[in-house]
Amino acid sequence: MVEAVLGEGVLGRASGRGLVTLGVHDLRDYTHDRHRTVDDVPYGGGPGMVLKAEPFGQACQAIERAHGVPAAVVLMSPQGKRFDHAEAVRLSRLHHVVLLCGRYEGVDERVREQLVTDEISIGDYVLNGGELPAAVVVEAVARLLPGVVGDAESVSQDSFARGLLDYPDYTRPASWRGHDVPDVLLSGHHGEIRAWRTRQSVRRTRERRPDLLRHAALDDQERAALDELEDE
Ligand code: J9Q
Repeated sequence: MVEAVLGEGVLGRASGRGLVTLGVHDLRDYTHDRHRTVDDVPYGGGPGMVLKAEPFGQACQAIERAHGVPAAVVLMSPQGKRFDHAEAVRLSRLHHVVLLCGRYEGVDERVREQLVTDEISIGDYVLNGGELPAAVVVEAVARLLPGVVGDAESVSQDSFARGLLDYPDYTRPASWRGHDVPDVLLSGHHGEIRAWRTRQSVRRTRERRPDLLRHAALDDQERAALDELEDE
C-alpha cells in the first residue's frame, strides 16, 4: 500500500530522479518464526494485539547497517504530536528519517523507549495502522526538498507555509451557470488583484481557521486586511 502511494506522481518522479530515497520495509521480513509473527497478546490482558518490539528492533538495526544512524526515528501513532507544516519543515532538514508504522491496538512501549525519537499523529480519527499517515508525512516532507516540486515559488507561497488559507481561485470560463468571476481578477490591475487576494486569504482564515491567525506572522498588508475586518 505504501509502495503504491510513494511510487506515484510527484514522489514517484522525485525518487526516480534521485532527489529523495524512499525505502519501504515489511515488519514481517524481520521476524524469525515460521508464521512471521509481528504481534502478541497484551501483558495484563485486554482486547486486541500488541506489535512486538523485536521486529522493530531488527528492522531498525538492518536500516542502520545499510544507511547509517538516522537523524530521527518517528513512530506514527494516535498518541503523537499533531503533524503540521512546521514539523514537515523540521523533518525535511534531516538527512535520514525512519518512520515506524504503529497499529491501532498498540505497540510495545519499549519500542518508544528504546528506538523512537519522535511520535507523530496526522489527526484525531481511527485508522487501522500508521501506513497511510506515514505516506502523508513522506509526501509533505519530500515536497519541501529542492527540485521535488517544479516551482520553488509555489512551495514558499503555499497556504500553510504562509500561515494563512489560500484565496479563492478561478479559471475559465468567466461566467459559469450564471456565476461570474470577480471583476477585479479580469481587470489586469495587478496591485488591486494582490490586495483582493490578501483580503480574501485573511477573511477565510478568520472565518474558518481562527486558530491559524493566532500564530501567523502577518506582513503589513495582511495585518491591515485583518484590522479592516475587525472594524466590520
Ligand atoms: C497508527 N490512527 O492516526 C493519525 N495519525 C496517526 C494515526 C494512527 C492510527 C492508528 C495507528 C497511527
